[in-house]
Amino acid sequence: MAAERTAATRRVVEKTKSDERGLELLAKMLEIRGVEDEVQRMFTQGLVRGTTHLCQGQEAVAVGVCATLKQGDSMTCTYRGHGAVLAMGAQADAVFGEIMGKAKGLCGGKGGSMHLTDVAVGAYGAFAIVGAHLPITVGLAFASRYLGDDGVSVCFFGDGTTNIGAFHEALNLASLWKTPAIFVCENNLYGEYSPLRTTTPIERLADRAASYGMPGVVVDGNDVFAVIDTAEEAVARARAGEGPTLIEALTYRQVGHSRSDPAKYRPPGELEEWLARDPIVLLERKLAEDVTDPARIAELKEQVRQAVLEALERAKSWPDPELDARFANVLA
Ligand SMILES: Cc1ncc(C[n+]2csc(CCOP(=O)(O)OP(=O)(O)O)c2C)c(N)n1
Ligand SMILES: [Mg+2]
Repeated sequence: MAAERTAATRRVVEKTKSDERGLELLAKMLEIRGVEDEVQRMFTQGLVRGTTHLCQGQEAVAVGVCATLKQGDSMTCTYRGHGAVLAMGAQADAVFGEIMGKAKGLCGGKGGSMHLTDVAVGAYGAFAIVGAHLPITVGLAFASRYLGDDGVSVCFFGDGTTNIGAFHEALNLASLWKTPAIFVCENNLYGEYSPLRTTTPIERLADRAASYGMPGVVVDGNDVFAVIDTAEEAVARARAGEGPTLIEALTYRQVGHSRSDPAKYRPPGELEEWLARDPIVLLERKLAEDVTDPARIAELKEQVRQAVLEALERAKSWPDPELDARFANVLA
């Protein structure tokens, strides 16, 4: 009887724990979606000049992978990196502030949308040059191994990036030196306006791992729990000194490549198919099926929406950098 009661208590505790975990993941994905929608609006309202690259539809990859990391791990990402930086724990107001060029932005307003960096949370840079950050990730991972600090280094990049020299050089060296690196390819089917099949002779990008003697794993990038399982294995391998892993996360960018791209090149029906597999909808459905009270999901959505809007208003109210500060750390 006592054993039964203990088992029942354990089930309740586990259920609550998984409920809380699921809601935490959902909150982070909703925050990223909310920030991206607001950034889109800021650019169309002319509050920010230049361009931006948004990640609506890809939130489960960033959130799932970063959920497996701990303090002291590092992450690099691309110009489509707002989600990854938020998933590492950067504050939404500092992200908005950076995009608007404010002094209290993540990089003092000098980096903008494509260069969100927050070393305090392990976000070691967003890079606009395709492939540039893969060798940097190898360096970060090597540093962890050299210093024996148990850290791993994650690198997010796109499908198109697997055709660039730096990808091959980085994977080669990362594997040769058994660095604790995790290469996460977000296969969203397009590199700018080109469908993957018109630029790449193979369909499964994870196959490229074989050339470098590391595991290549394919995962449903819209299923946050699948992403977590896959990333956990790669992280464990890396921490155990067994070397890097290439993860190919299958996902879709629901918006154009950049601000000015209406994405007319997509075949009819493709967007709709992927919207039906929106990572946030999938997670909400799963939580509702499993354990969570639907009212809690609705409440959470409203809380996150309010928090994003408040972060935006805060960032808007911040001052621009002082004149002197604009020339500090500028090498020209
Ligand atoms: C070295 C280099 N070449 C070309 C570009 C122009 N460019 C910017 S994004 C991009 C496509 C990259 O596609 P992918 O790796 O699939 O990433 P996604 O944008 O889909 O996230 C290209 C070619 C660049 N920024 N850097
Ligand atoms: Mg792509």
